[in-house]
Amino acid sequence: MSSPFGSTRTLIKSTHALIAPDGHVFSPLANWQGAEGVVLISPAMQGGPRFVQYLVHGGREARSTGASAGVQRLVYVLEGKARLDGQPLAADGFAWLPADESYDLRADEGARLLVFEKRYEPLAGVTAPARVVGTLADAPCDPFLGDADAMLATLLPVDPAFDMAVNVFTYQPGATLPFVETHVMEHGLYMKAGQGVYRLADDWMPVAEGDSIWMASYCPQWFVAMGKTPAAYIYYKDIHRDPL
Ligand code: UGY
Ligand code: MN
Repeated sequence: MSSPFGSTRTLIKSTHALIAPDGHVFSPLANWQGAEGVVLISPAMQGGPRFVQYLVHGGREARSTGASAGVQRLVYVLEGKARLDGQPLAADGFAWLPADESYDLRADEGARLLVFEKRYEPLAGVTAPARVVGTLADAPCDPFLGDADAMLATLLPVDPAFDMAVNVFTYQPGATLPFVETHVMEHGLYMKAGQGVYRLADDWMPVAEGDSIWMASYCPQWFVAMGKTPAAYIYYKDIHRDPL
């Protein structure tokens, strides 16, 4: 989806944002060496997201040994190969890395990683989870509210020890979110494939592969997949913690 000169589909509001790839500006990334990337969503945005979503472009020296103190990380390989403590992570592989753990994470030349980071909120009496490594193909995947044309894969265990979830939604053309959702959880989303129309509050926005979306808590949201191929997006949400 190319934009005419001087225009963009990018829209930033206090309740939601669409970040189209035509506006990406690469820069060095905190807690990474030898990598460039784009911070797509962060608390610096108006509306104040409570997490960070960014892209990492790999290179010969692209490496990280951990996030900032107290911050958990989910790394998803969009393209190419990463290595975690020497073990390969191929495309559609992922790793959830607990806060305050150090490791040797590398992104090979040509790799593209999507990363979500959130300050971990411990739950009294509950042990923080250990590292999770997996692949999209092996993740539990079920029809969303009974619709086999809208399949929802959950990458992390549904367990109160986790205070974030990351899921992958795959829609056949014409499939939709069944109703306009409005909820306390916020979302960070990256379009992995296909296209469709996202309703965000009172904006109906055409979206396609490579787009990122932020939805604040209580942003009314709805999606319809359009075109001739399935649409898929990966998204973050905060869960399992008292909003007070
Ligand atoms: O998990 C969710 O809230 C999901 N159904 N939202 C979304 O896809 N916008
Ligand atoms: Mn939702």
